[in-house]
Amino acid sequence: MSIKQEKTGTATIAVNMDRLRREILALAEIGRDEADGGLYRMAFTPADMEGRRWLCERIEEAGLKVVRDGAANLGARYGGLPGEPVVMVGSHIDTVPNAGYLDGTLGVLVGLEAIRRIREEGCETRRPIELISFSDEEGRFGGLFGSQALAGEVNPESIRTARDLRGVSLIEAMADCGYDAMEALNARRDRAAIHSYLELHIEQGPVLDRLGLPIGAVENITGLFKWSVRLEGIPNHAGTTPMDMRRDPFMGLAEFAGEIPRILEENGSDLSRATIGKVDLFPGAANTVPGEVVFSMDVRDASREVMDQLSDVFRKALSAIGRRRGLKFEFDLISDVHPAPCDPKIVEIIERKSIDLGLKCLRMPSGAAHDAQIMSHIAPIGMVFVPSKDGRSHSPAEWTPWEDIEAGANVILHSLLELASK
Ligand code: HGY
Ligand code: MN
Ligand code: MN
Repeated sequence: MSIKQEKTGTATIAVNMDRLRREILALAEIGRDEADGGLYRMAFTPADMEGRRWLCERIEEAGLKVVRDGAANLGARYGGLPGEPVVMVGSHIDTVPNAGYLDGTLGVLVGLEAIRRIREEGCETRRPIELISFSDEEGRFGGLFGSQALAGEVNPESIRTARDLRGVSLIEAMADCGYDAMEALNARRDRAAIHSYLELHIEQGPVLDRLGLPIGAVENITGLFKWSVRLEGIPNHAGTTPMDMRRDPFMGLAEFAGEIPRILEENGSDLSRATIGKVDLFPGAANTVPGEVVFSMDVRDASREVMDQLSDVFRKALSAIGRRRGLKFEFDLISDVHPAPCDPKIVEIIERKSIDLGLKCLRMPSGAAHDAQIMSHIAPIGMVFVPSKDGRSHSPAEWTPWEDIEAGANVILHSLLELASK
């Protein structure tokens, strides 16, 4: 089949940056808190639903049909010959609390813009191109839910037990939005139906910004595990309880937190990260020695062996502190995602398209987790990074210069054309 790229001179095809900029700024208004300027489009909240409605309107405006699945992933498909496996492009529009404008959102809007431009230029491709916006990438209910459902990695138990850090279940949150969470069991895609998956994302780190480079070609994506840890002591009066007679779980947490740098130094690598992002003390009164502390642990590394080693050492450190301080210790594994390699052939395409467009490109790892790493279980993947100003992300300070967004979007557009045509 003769691909009409020659006729349309796709070597010069480019995204419509005015439209892309308008859409980035428009979606940035949905779920934004005027007080702190952050976005609060957490999965299956009213703001997330509003963002989804907005995205469906943009898809229909582009003359495309909205495609949905049982995990509430949504997107659109364009072109290609019947029976050919699809080239998927996407990311997520759900956010962490107090988020910036671009994490996930950029990948979805750039994917939509690329498909629109391919359609507007009448480029015919051998394979269909499918946009996808995954549900709950950010992990209100654990993380990477939509991509795990598509990869066939959810089961009735994982759906039934998924809860957010305030105890709200995935089932009830999805039901409040009109979804049946168990339908996610039907979202599984046959791996033969997917040719490849491409995702543009902000780096969320300082490397490209510091080096003044516009494009990163991701070679591998870090793995992570998330725990919810509970230390239980004895609540007591802050005035009458002598310090040596306390069973204070907060002091247990404080001692553990002080141990983290040594544990990483002795058992981790230079890519290891450990974060306590949320702490709840009970009963939470100034004049009461806490009886219980519940805290989150987010631990990452590019190597599965290092992750397992850190898991073992952190668990031993917490049980030793528990024994010494007379505290009960337990933890729930909230999520565990393996590190994932990007496909060398797709990394090469991203690099070559960057060079063709006159853009410097750096091969690099991803310290953030992404839907792409789940998609790597069922298809070859590639990721394009654009710089994060001052390396900031998961914050309203998150930003990427418009010219770098345009550069990354054009690399995606040209990489998609190659993946869908050759
Ligand atoms: O946590 C992450 O790495 C991603 O932003 N969800
Ligand atoms: Mn993201
Ligand atoms: Mn994120």
